[in-house]
Amino acid sequence: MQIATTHKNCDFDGLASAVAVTLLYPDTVVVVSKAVNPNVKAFLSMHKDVFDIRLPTDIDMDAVKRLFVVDVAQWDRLDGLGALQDREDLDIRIWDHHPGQGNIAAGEICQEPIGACITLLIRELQAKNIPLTPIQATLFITGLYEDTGRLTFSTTTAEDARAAAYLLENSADLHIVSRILRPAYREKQKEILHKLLASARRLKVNGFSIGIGQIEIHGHVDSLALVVRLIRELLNVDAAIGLFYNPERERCMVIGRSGVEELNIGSIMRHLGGGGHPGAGSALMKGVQPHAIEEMILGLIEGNQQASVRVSDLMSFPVMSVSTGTSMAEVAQLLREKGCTGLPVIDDGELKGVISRRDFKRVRRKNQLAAPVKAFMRKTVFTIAPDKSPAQAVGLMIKHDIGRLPVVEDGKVIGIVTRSDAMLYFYDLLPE
Ligand SMILES: [Mn+2]
Repeated sequence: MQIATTHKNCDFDGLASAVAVTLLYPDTVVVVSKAVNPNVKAFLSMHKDVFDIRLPTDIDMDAVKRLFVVDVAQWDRLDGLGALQDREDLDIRIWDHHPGQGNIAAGEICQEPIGACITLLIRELQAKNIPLTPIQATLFITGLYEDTGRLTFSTTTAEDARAAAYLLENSADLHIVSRILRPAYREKQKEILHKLLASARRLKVNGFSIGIGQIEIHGHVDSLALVVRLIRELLNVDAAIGLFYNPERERCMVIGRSGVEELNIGSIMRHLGGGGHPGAGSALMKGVQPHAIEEMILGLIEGNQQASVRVSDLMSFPVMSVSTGTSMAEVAQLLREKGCTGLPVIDDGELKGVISRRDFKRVRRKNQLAAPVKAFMRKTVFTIAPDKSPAQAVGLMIKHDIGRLPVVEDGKVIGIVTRSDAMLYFYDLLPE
C-alpha cells in the first residue's frame, strides 16, 4: 500500500499536492489528519464523493510500503503517522517548498524554493502529459493561489505563474476558487480582530512600519493568521505581528505577516523556534510572557538589517561635487557631461547645499548663468547615515520629494545615494 500525506492543519497547497501525487502514482491513498484548516474542511465536506481522503486511523500502518510526503519534510508536523517513523523498509519520497527544513530521510526528495508545493507536482504531471479534470485543476489552482497570494507574494516564481496558466488551460474554475478561498471570517474572528486592533501599536523600527498587538485568548480559535493579515491591511504597515496569549496554558501563539521583502517574517519566527515564509510565519512559545516576546521580536526587527544591504552598499563614491563659488554655467555643463540630475555643493568637505536640474528653472536671464551656485542651490539638505537601510533612504526621498541623499558620516560626505540607486536595488539589479 502507498499513501500520500501532508502537514497537520492541512491547507489547500498540501491537499492539492497530495491529490496530485495520486495522479502520478495511481493506487495511492491520500491521508490527511483530522486537524485541517477550516476552509479545507468545508471543501472536503462538499467534495466527499470526488476525493477519497482517509484519516490516519483508517490506515493499517503495517501495510504501508511507500510514503509520499508533500509540502513538509518534518516528522513532527505529520499527524498520526508516528508508527512509520522508525520503519527502515519504508520507501519515502518528498516534495516540499521549504528548503533547509525537515528531518524526514527520504530516498527521493524534491525540495525547492518556489511559491507553492503544487507547482513542483504540476511540473511532473505536465511532463508526463497526465490529463486533469476541471475539478482537479480547480483544487490545484486553489492551493497555488493560497500559497502565493494569487501570485503576489514575493516567493512567487515564474514557474508558479506558468503552472497557473497550465491549470487555467485545463479548465480550472476561478469563480469556484474565489468561493473556496473566501476568508474564514466569522463572529469569533471579528471579536478578536476588534480586540487586537484596539491593543495594536504602530511603531517605526529600523525603517519599517510595524503593527504589533497582544491579546489573551482562551481555548482554540482558528484563522488567527487571517486576523493578523487584516491588521496589516487596516494599519497599512510593512508588517503586522499578533501575540495570542493563553494564560491557563502559558502558551503564546505568535503570528506575523510582512508585505516587504526586506523584512523576513519566516526568519524572525525561526529565531523564536517557529518557521514560515518571508511573507508569513508563526511560532508557538511556552512559558514566556507576551511582553518579553514582543521585546524579542522588536529586537530581531531592529537587528534585521545587520546582515542585509545598507545605504553604504548602494551609494556612489567618490562624490562628484561643486563648491559654492562654482558658476551655474559650469554646473550645467557638468550635469550634461556626467548625465546626472543633481550635485551636492561642498566646501572643504562640508556640505553646503544641493543643486539639481530643476533649480535651473529659476535661472531666467542668460547672465545669471555666471552667478555662483550658492545663489540657486537648495540649502536645506537632507542626508542619511551609511548604516541606514535602503527602505529608510527611499522613505526620506518620498517624504521630501528629493532625488538624492548625500551620505554623511562624522560630518563628512562619503557618498551619495540617488533615487535610481534605490530603484535598482529594489528591483534586485544591485551589481554583485
Ligand atoms: Mn505550501
